[in-house]
Amino acid sequence: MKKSIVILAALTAFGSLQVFAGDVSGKVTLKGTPAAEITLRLDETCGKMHPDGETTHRYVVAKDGGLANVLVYVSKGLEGKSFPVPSQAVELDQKGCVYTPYLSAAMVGQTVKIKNSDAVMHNVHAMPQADGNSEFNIAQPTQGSVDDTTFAKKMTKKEVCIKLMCNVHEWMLSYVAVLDNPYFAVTDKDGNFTIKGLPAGEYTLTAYHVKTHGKASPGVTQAIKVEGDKAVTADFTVEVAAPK
Ligand SMILES: [Cu+2]
Repeated sequence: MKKSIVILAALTAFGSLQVFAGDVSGKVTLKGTPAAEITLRLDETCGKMHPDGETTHRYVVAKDGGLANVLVYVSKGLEGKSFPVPSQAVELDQKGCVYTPYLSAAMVGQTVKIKNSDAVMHNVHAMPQADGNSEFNIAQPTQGSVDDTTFAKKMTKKEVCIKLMCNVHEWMLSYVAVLDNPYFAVTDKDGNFTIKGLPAGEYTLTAYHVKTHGKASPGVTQAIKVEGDKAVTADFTVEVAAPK
């Protein structure tokens, strides 16, 4: 209790942060039938880790249509404001010659911890497009290799989403969104998300799926209003064109 009073007092004194904040949650549902996943052409070493084979996981869809791996973030309404960088690290692992998770998100400056859990050499090649973000390519030759500084150092600007790949194993791909505020989430295996503690106000939320959206189609948007500390629901539908 005492601790929360101190935090509340600190936030109020800070001025730029509002005391009232609500959680925003919802579900992203896929409409339409995406192209079939592709079987990965694993090499011999990585193939042993997947005796039944492995495919891409571009569209991870639950039975009821819930779509996983969708980035949901506040794309308008927080301009000019600054926020503390979340203290927890975003973790990206290379395990079984695939990246886990497929999509993650971090705020500018947040630690992204990249590790190699395999007894196989991987390298992490990040290919950003935004001005202010720099390409990097680091080798992680041994099991247990960890790098928790390079990503945050190289990515200093908002970018949805940065592609990472392994040049040793060309099927290894991962995407990391870098955002200029801490109000974002990635949908879980059922398509659900929660963005915690968004200050009261009016915003635009964007839902972005890496294989559906891009420069020409920057995501599905929705206006929301957070009043007091009331929870807000925001559901989205992501539509894929019928395969030709
Ligand atoms: Cu690799």
